[in-house]
Amino acid sequence: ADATNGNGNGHSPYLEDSRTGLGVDTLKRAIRNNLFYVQGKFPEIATRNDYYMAIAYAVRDRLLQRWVASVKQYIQEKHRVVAYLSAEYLLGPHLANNLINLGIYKETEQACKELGLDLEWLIEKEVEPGLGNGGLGRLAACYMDSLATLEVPAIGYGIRYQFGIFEQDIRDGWQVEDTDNWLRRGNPWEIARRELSYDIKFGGYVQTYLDRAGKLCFNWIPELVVKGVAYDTPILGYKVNTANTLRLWKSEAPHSFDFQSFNAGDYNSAVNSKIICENISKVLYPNDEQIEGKRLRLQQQYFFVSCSLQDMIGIHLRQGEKIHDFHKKFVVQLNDTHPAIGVAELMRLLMDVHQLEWEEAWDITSKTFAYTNHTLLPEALETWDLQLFGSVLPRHLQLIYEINRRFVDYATIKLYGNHQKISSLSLIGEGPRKYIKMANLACLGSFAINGVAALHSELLKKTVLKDWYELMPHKFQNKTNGVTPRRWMVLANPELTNLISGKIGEGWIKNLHELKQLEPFADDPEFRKEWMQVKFNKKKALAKRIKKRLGVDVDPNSMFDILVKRIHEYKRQHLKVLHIITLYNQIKKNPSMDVVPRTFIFAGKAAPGYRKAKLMIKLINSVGEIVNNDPDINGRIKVVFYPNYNVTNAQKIYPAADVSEQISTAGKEASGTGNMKLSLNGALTVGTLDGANVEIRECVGEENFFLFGLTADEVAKVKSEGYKPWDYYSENPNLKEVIDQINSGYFSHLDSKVFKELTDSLLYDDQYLLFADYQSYIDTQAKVEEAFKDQDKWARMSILNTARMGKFSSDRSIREYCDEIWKVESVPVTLD
Ligand code: HBZ
Repeated sequence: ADATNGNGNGHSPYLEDSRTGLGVDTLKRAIRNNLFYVQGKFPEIATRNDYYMAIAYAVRDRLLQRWVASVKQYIQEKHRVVAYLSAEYLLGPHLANNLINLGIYKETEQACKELGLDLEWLIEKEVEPGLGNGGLGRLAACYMDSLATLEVPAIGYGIRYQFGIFEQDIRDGWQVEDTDNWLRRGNPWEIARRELSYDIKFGGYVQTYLDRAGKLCFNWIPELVVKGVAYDTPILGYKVNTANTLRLWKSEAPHSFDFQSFNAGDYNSAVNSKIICENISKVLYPNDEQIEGKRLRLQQQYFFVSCSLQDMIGIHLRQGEKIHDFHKKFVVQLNDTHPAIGVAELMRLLMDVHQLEWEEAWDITSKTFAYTNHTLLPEALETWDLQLFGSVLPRHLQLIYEINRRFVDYATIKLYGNHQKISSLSLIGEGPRKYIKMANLACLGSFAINGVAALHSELLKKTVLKDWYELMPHKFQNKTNGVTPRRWMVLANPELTNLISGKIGEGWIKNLHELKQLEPFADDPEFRKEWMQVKFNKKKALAKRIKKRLGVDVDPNSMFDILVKRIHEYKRQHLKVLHIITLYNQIKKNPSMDVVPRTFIFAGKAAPGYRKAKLMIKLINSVGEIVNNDPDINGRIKVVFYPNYNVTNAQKIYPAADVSEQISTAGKEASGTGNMKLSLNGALTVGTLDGANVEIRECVGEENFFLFGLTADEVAKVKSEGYKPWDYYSENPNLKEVIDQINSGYFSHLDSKVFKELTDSLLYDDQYLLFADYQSYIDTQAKVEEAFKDQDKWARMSILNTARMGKFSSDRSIREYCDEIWKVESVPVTLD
């Protein structure tokens, strides 16, 4: 039975290999062997983690077989390669995902069973690598999955943070942070490539000299040299042989670090410089959408970008190719401006190391990079204090000055000396202190610039990148985000996956447009029943977790109304709170009123230094405490804040959602991707016309989407005319009551000061227009409630949401990047 691969995974048929075969008996043997030969353990003493490791290693062997085949083929056939540069990868747990992509989930489950193990229980144990903050990092992970699934040669480059995004706990309603020591039990999914390392320079000064031919040369004498060591994780595509590489860099002291101090007996200073080197990849900065102008952050960015570009050049030259053709071999995608220093670094490598002249170096550089922007918040555009920048990267400061000098000369002619425009386009900002504008460096150095949803890409051209658009319109594109259906459906929701595949086959997993075939089943009462049964089971499972984690009883028959994402004023979690309190007040005034029972579930982390966001978490929990325990409410509404939102928890939450809250101020959310995962899992969206909500609504149909609030244009108009929150407050008695109640200390044990900072900002200078959208939001929520009463109709709407989400696969996004920006082709990998 073990001689054939019976998993139907669509590989070309090949003989079962006794070492890396995919049959149950081979898997069993591999797990036992790993336990014994790799870990020196036997069943009598093996722990849960030992078994997890044994399975992980067994699976990794199978990945390696495909990985080696992929790398070999790329090298031999010299294919064009995508290099995705991202400071963040929010991968989520590996084991179950790899089992699904290998097509051996069932076989492994069976192998475990025969060994007396419960696979699900072992999977629960895995600590996820949280090497990202939120949407941007998770997008990079979905894109790695789709690149491999589409069989596109690609390398993901990033940082191997020793500590990822902090772990969140809630104490007395407040967020407290704990370090994320994700490597404490080892990481079976990575391979340290000790031999693959690069020296990275920092600080010091630049010597200029004339070489023998009289050419002006630059010699960067650093103050500090750090070694970057490669750690590779194979990323397997879904039911293909392609396994691409995610190469993350760890910083270390170079071999001969501070030899002098050491010899002189100054051990402290020798150890100190070791610590300084290791610090660079020590910890992920936990800020999303706000800049932290810290030296270490700039060092992190330069560190990983320089390692990556040196690595690419090495790969290119080792293939016997010429440096002049670098841009033909690699296309480098910048995931936001975090790797934008790459533009100056490639110039440095080409000129100072590979001796090219400026013109040719610039020609290659500007044909290599493409830039994705992820924000419309002007305050989130990255800048670096020029002095700080120069002290970390003195040579790059020179290069940026020269890039800028040439550019400003060009722009002056193109723009007839329109000084205001030229100064806005300049790479260097003037003010009390000079600063470097990374978005401008990215725009100038890239051949393509894209936003992440249609509305976002349009607004970029009208607002934050307007001057760039007017100067270089040909560079601008849109690439609407997508999410991988493998993790967000097959893995997170196997029950719904089976129900769908039972009707339309499995093709949709690779071609999400096929979900369209589900539409007719929306009219099938039996299917609707099964659909709602799956939803109910997922709600029950989440309710059980909530009970276990928080001790709160929630009713799986109630509507699960879900708002999960990073906590930020622009995402308006506090608007949701205003709705909850409004509802609470209605019931208090009329306790016998007929309300649809609802469970409001929040989750998300606040940047540790973002006081108002932390206050929003406290407000949610304080309101929950009152509402959940009020006998007049009698459990009809519940408020839950689920701690430590991460990929693992998201996989449990999305499938249980009835309602998806996407309530950002229009024009502020670049795209959103949680909105896609929720709708794909059959949740109905309550949303503004913001980011990808616009396109989701177009696809699912306006009758299957609860729209509210001002449009982006209206928001801009209200602001330009002077937004007066006080008018809304004084004219809307329900709103006034809610705000006064918060301020009276009703939710805070009569302490009237706790939430003052938050309510003051809403009343006096709210950039996010909560009060302007309040009534529209309340009215829309009444419609949601009405719709939920008709469960049969709700089921139809839910099915149609899923059926019409085909566009939002990351496979579609990646296909567009490949065809329209990267010009790369698929390379099917064959196994020997
Ligand atoms: O990127 C998000 C956008 O807010 C969201 O709308 C979009 O869907 C997603 C993917 O395109 N942006 C982020 O997640 N940004 C960050 O996490 C971030 C991290 C570090 C920074 C700045 C932003 O320095």
